[in-house]
Amino acid sequence: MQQRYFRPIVQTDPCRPEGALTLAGGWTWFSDVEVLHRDGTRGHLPARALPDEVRAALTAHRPVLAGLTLDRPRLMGILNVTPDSFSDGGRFDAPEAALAHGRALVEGGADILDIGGESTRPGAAVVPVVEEIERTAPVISALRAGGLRAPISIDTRKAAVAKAALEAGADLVNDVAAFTYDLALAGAAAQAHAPVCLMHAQGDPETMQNDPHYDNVLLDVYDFLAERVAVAEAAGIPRARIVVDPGIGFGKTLEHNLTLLRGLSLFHGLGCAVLLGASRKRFIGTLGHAPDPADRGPGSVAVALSGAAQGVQFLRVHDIRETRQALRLAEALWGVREA
Ligand code: HH2
Repeated sequence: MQQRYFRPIVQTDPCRPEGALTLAGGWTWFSDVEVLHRDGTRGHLPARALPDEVRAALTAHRPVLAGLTLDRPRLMGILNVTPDSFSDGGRFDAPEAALAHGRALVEGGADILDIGGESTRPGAAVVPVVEEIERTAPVISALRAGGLRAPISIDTRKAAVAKAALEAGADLVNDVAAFTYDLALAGAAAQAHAPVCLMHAQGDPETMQNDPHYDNVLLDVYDFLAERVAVAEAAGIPRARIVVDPGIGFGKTLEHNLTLLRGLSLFHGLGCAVLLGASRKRFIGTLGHAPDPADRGPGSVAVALSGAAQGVQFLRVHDIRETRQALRLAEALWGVREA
């Protein structure tokens, strides 16, 4: 029999039918799942008919991660200390500007900051380790010295950069290569007991948008992440400390991105928290008629809300105030309590 993949059909309606299951101990629920196969056939199943281990993975409460409870969507504010990031490159790479923007993100409603010193935009070149450390670690130290208490994530593919960041006060390692670029990063995170975010990418930033192909993008990304979660566990990182991310825009066409966004809830089956990073990305510009990334806020908010409606625990965004406001309204309508 071919492998079956189970995608919960997620609901936010305050009226839950009897027997509905809470997704990942969070704010959404499901009573039906879509069953997917690699040959493209699809079916439906009532949630009560799920195999036990699938049901357990989909419903298990996600533990506190980097100090954050995951019973409501969490906003990750993007702080790029790079000269060349696709939407804000060069704006916050001077230390004072980075500090001010980091603080502003938290004041604006970010639950966690994601600091990156290497752009991963399509076509970007690798930054030498020493330079990436010089861009990121001092900003983290200065934010901590200034009393910032919010958790900080370091967006890097490299063990040495992550180690310096963790020593400076970072809490989470966000690796867009899911340890395929530097396997030593897994050991470094395990040793520091740091949670990690493992993201799917096809190819590296320099070449990833050159005609990406998949057999079945949703299932290929799912299988990749399942394999990388196993690698992380083998390196000593327990599943409770792993976040998975389908990597919107990383080696994906517009159609690939839409398929992943429609099917996002599948990834809860990995038994980990899920992160969505779609903010200001190219497909939002294309569909939203906004060629300038700075004009993609409204479309980015729409995509973030659709992620939250599918139970995604982390939303990585540039436009914190706007997303926080939209999320407050969505949570009120869904009946999610204020933390
Ligand atoms: N996207 C970017 C960078 N890091 N990390 C995760 N986990 N998920 C993402 O989708 C993701 C990420 C790219 O966006 P940005 O940081 O704004 O741009 P750049 O890579 O040009 O610095």
